[in-house]
Amino acid sequence: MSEKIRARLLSHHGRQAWAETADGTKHLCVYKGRDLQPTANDEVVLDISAQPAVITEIAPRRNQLLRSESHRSKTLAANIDFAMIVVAGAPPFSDELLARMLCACAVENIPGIVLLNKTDLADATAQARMQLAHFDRCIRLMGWQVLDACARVEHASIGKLRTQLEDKTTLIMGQSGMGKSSLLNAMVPGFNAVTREISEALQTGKHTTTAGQVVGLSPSARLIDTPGFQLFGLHHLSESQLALGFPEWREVHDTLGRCRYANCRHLNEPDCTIRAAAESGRVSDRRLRLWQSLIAAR
Ligand SMILES: Nc1nc2c(ncn2[C@@H]2O[C@H](COP(=O)(O)OP(=O)(O)O)[C@@H](O)[C@H]2O)c(=O)[nH]1
Ligand SMILES: [Mg+2]
Ligand SMILES: [Zn+2]
Repeated sequence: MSEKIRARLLSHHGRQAWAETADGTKHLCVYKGRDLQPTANDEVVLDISAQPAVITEIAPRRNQLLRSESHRSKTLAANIDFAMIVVAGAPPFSDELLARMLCACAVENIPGIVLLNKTDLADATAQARMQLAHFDRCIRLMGWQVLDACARVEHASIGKLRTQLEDKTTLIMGQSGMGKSSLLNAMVPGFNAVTREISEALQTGKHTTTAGQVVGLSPSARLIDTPGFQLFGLHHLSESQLALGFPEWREVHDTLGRCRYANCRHLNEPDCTIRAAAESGRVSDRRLRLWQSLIAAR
């Protein structure tokens, strides 16, 4: 006799997963077959009559974030309400990675904030602000914001961020070294201990899982931690999807007119409004170059 219950997938590694039912019980479970590819924060059905429990179903996802390099794709998490992207001045953040993360969120219509961390480092932070200025318009048009943060010293941002986490599922991501783990520990006391518990249950050893990990903060708030990365491939997105991560193009088209060709890629076509706007400084030329390198990498 199978006995089926609903659960939330907290993390997975290999073909093992750790899932939690509504009453807070955690189950080590497995999944079989190629069709079932659960990801962090999936709503799943478990058959708990088996030992270990077996995932038999994944509920349709409201949204999902994935990165895909040329022949590998990795779903970071599903059913995300809010995203926090962490950047910093030291080491300097990659604006290309930021553009890619914003694209991925724009395509799924996920709201969020960019956290500029390590603001105790004045010179590096000033540099990072100049890099971020190119993103101002994009971030505003996406309905996002930039917030200062500092994990190192007592900082007002931490309390503000903690309030941001209430009543929703927040995904936090960023390139390695930006201070994501430090920020999480400042925001959520005991955060390390919880992720350690997950790693031990899944026996990932010293390796953190390559997918996201859900940490419950309260009955209504969840945080999804993702491993830091140096690559964020968007091979799964079409050019028109990538364009959603460059909402300033739309604004330029609305105010200055359209490019001559409806399918203009803003590379070297004649009468391209976007290139003209970049040349005259009406949009950021750095953003145009990021767009060109993103579509060239596809
Ligand atoms: N000065 C300064 N250093 C920080 C801050 N946050 C993190 N760091 C340092 O940055 C390095 C990377 O931090 P970590 O949290 O491991 O980054 P992660 O790879 O994004 O998880 C560590 O040496 C941290 O001590 C901060 O707000 N200010
Ligand atoms: Mg880390
Ligand atoms: Zn154009």
